[in-house]
Amino acid sequence: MRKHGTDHSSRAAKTRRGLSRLLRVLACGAVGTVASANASSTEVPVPVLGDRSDQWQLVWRDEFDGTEADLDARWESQNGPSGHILCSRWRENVSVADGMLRLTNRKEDRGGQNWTSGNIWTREHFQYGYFECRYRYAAAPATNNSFWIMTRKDPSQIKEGTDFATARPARGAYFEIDINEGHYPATVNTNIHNWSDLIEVNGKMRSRSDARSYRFGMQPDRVIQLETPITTRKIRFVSQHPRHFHIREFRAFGVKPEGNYPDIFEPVPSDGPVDFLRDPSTRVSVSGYFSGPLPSDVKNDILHLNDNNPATSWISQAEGEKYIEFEFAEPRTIGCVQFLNGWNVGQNWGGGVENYKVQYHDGTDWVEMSSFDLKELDQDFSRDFNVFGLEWNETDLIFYLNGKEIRRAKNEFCHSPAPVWLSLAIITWHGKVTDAIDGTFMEVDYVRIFEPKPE
Ligand SMILES: [Ca+2]
Ligand SMILES: [Ca+2]
Repeated sequence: MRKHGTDHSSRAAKTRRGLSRLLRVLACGAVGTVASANASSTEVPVPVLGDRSDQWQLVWRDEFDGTEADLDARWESQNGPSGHILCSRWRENVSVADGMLRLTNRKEDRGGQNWTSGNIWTREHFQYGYFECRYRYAAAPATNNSFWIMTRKDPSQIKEGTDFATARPARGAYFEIDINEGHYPATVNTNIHNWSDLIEVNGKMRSRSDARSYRFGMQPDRVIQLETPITTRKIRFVSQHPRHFHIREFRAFGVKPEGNYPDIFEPVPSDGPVDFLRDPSTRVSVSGYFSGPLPSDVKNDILHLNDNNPATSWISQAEGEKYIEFEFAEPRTIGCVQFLNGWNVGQNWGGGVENYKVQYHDGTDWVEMSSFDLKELDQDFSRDFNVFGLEWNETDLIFYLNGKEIRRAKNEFCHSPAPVWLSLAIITWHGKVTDAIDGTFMEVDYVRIFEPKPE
């Protein structure tokens, strides 16, 4: 398991020393200046970083309080289809008004696809700093609400005789850092992709990637649908829930490119995908069993974890750490993990697990796939704005939600200038695509970029 240190002050000071000489903001093309700020915003903002906010100074901002022409001066727009998502994306789906940028989903045939949306990126390129965006999500499942940084491979700069797909910048690799690929209602997905050292997964060349998903809000059904599949021999569920709880079904499926995994509230149909956890060669172990009295018609059995019957459950012990571990006889490539927890009371569900982590074993360590903590209850990221942040420096990538660190990773290859992207997409890897998506929008209040203040 990855552990985070606790001594924030000394770590921050060390990071800043390493950073101060290295930040570069490169003006690419004639548009924009490094320290430009909208004239109408007289107050110079500080980042949402609590007591660390005074360590940074603003270098670039867009508050989206200008005109459409101002937008075009600083941002480029995709105008065309995209193979990996269900929408083509156009300038017409992007608008500014009343200090807000909107990327809007529309159900319309264009560019050979059945939906349209918006996708823009800065004309300027940036390297290192603290990147922050305040926005809210389109209010529908199957939408991807993204604030991210990605290098653009310039064909004119690729050395002759090198393969475009595996080309490299001067240092590190071509990369993508997804500060957040937000999913309605309240999931934050972070990802770090390497676009130089591609690997083959199921016959397709994919980037090496390192994804973490954070889900806020309480619900009985938990679906962890992976944009990039993982291959592993072991997965586990770990919880510090203060009481006993029920897990009614736990499933792990291979990759379904259409994203149409079975409904966890229902048994998997006989022609459905293979659940690796139901394979007789899969070994299952649990932390314990509830020892208190149970109604006469309720049985507590480890086999209930995947008997394809959501009505039956394994009931954990009441005390201490709870876990379920699945070990496969051979490595499995997993595209989706899902589980059902709690119990049904009329139309409502109760007894939900207040916190958990789902992890896979990479051969050396347990690596987190998804986590949840009840303390963040009642979250709707399409109703409320949230601030998503990334500190990107020579050695680390540190992800923030409203100034709170949610993830820290080593920066192994992100060492070249890149634009900042704002993208909305309609996708197959988060819930069902329905007409409810038509007219929904991702709304962005601002993008701000900071560098460390000189010592
Ligand atoms: Ca069951
Ligand atoms: Ca604004």
